[in-house]
Amino acid sequence: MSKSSWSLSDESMDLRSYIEDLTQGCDTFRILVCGKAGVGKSSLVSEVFDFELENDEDARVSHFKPGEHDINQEITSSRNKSLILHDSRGLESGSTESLETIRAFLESRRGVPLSEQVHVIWYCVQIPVAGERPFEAGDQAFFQDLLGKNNVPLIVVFTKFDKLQFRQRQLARQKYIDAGMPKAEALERAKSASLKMAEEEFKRTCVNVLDSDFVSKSWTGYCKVSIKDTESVAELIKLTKSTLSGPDSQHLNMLWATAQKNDLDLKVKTSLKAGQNLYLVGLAATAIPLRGIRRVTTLTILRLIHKDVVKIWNFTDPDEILSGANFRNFLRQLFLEPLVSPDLNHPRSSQRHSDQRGLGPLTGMATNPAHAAGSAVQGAVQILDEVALSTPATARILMAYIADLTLGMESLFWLIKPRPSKVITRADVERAYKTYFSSQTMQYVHSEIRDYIGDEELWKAFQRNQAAEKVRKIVEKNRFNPTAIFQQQQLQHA
Ligand SMILES: Nc1nc2c(ncn2[C@@H]2O[C@H](COP(=O)(O)OP(=O)(O)OP(=O)(O)O)[C@@H](O)[C@H]2O)c(=O)[nH]1
Ligand SMILES: [Mg+2]
Repeated sequence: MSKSSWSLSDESMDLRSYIEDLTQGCDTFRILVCGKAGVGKSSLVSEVFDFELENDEDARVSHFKPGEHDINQEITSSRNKSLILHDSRGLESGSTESLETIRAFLESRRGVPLSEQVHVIWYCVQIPVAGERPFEAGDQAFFQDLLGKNNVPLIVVFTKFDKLQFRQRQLARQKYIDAGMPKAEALERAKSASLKMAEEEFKRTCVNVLDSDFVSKSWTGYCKVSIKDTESVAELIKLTKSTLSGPDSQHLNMLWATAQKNDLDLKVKTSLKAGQNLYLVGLAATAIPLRGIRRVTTLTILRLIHKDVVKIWNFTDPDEILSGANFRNFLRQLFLEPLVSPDLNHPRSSQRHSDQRGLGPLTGMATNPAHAAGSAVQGAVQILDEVALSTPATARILMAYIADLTLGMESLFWLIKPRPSKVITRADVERAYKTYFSSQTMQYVHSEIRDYIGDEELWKAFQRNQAAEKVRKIVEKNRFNPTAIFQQQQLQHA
């Protein structure tokens, strides 16, 4: 059975999640980051993957001896288990010998299983600000040597663009002052003029050289970044994603979406895609009873959706709060119980957002699991385990679950974003989800789902198949960014 389409595992004849199925044999993204000392490799890796190296006690380099730099070493971090890093740190400035090390390493990773292959190379080059050369003879030989041999996407990442901007601003300011302009005005003028100047200078000193015959075309793409410029980092993430082509493209795209911890849109899109796939799996399984496997219930599909979405968001969750039963119960109680009742005479009945009756805190549940499931929830859970997936009520439930889980993750992302430590706690999860629960966004999402899925007569087979696509549209329209709310709360606490 093709890997890209959902399938049953042969051994257990049991349902596998979309991601488990897609990423069989290789569930970690492997990146090689190279470049001279100090160009900003570690800073970039930390920004994109929340992968602290030098200062992180958890960062673990197998067989690492202080002072020894070996490109072969797999660097892993407990903060992000979906990435393996190879770092060329310590390599001498573009020397032929250093680049030979990279070349040999890449050679050794050719023709090996996908899990051993390098999936992408970031070749970091610091943008010159004062006439230095971005590429030296060693770099030139390296690119030349890779020509025709390398099938790993190689992205040239020009770093520290902000330094060039700053330099250009200084130059412009001086020019205006020399021309007799008052200092304050000169600075203002320089600020706006320097943006364009920096772009032009970047093109002249970097892009044109890379595009020239001096550098062989063994690279796949290039971009410029500045660690504090979120947009530039997002560009690098998009560019990297776009280079993951070939027969393993879908597989690698999933690993990439999971490993990176910076591009929120990619997380949302990928979550919806996983949800969509599992929803369709559920419908298909209902339509054609699969012999030999246990009944596919709504609950089974919900569990798989949950597993995949948690995996994609890849939060630093050492206590596994997000995959635990307490959290799943918490979500059911918060979002699903109101949707189980097909009470369409009161289509807005799911919007009791101020009425949090019976809702135990997630923190409480952890210590008192008995508290987790009230009788209403028990009832709901039982219904979920009995009803077919094709009824309007279950379609509503699945759509809402995909939307709520994803948007709650978005809320959690914003909550922890300003923090140096990204380790999440039960209190964080509870706060993030309750903030989403009390939001306009959730009201809109639920009311759109209710509007879309009316009673049985209106709920035609056609709509049934379109529902997964519909949930994507609803979420994309109602994205949830509670930054303002969290900032407000932080101010109040201070
Ligand atoms: N202005 C500016 N400074 C940066 C940027 N990225 C990194 N730096 C700084 O550059 C210095 C070196 O950064 P690292 O990330 O340690 O560089 P590295 O390439 O990992 O260096 P080695 O591990 O020694 O090979 C640090 O002081 C960073 O703060 C950037 O985009 N702009
Ligand atoms: Mg470093």
